[in-house]
Amino acid sequence: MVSVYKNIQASSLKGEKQLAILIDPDKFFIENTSAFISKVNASIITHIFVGGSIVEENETDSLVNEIKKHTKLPIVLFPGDITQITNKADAILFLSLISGQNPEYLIGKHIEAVSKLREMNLEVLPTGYILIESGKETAVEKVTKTKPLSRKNSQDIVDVAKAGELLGMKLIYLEAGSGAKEPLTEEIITSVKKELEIPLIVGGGIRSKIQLENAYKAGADLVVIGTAFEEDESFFDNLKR
Ligand code: 1GP
Repeated sequence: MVSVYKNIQASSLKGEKQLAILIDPDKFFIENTSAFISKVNASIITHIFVGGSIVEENETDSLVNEIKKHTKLPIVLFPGDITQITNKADAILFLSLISGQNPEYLIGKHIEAVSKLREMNLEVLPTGYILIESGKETAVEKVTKTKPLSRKNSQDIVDVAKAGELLGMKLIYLEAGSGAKEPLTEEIITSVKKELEIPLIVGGGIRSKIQLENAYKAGADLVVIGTAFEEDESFFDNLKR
């Protein structure tokens, strides 16, 4: 497979928008994989992200294995924990939670992950992960014991994102949190995108085609949607190829 990163980067440079579906192994019935992934294959989705905040050991491995049987789309781990790392995926978002100041999530978990990654063939995508407040406490906040950045000060968000790029991260992920009431504003996305040379991922609270298009127009290169598909599979009908 062509490098997952090179693909994202090339699409970003050409202005071709990409869409990832986020599948949380904890909320997904593995028996439904074939039917569900056939809908993914018939849609404009370009990537399958797999991960969640709380997932039982080996659940991710079995699910990725099953998904792989039904699609050629790249499968990218979006792990909440190192137990979710599996060789069966194509790549892993190696997330550093740069919106917070908890060393465990800036570098600690990463050191623990090395013994696993060393043995594996996974493409590692260094990603600056930026949590932005959504009006309610998210799972990421609880698990990582960090506070999200305020929506009110977009310059702060821009500075954090730029610091991530200057540290050598290859992607920036702006996260409103899974199931956020409102997606990130276009103003926040646009101001971050203007300063970055690396591709921008945006996710959290996107539930309609219009919100998706707004995120793209504002500058998102790759959008991540999870809850909208979990709540209602008819969302696929809006996204047919
Ligand atoms: C969560 O950004 C992703 O980490 C997707 O969010 O579930 O709200 O689509 P939703």
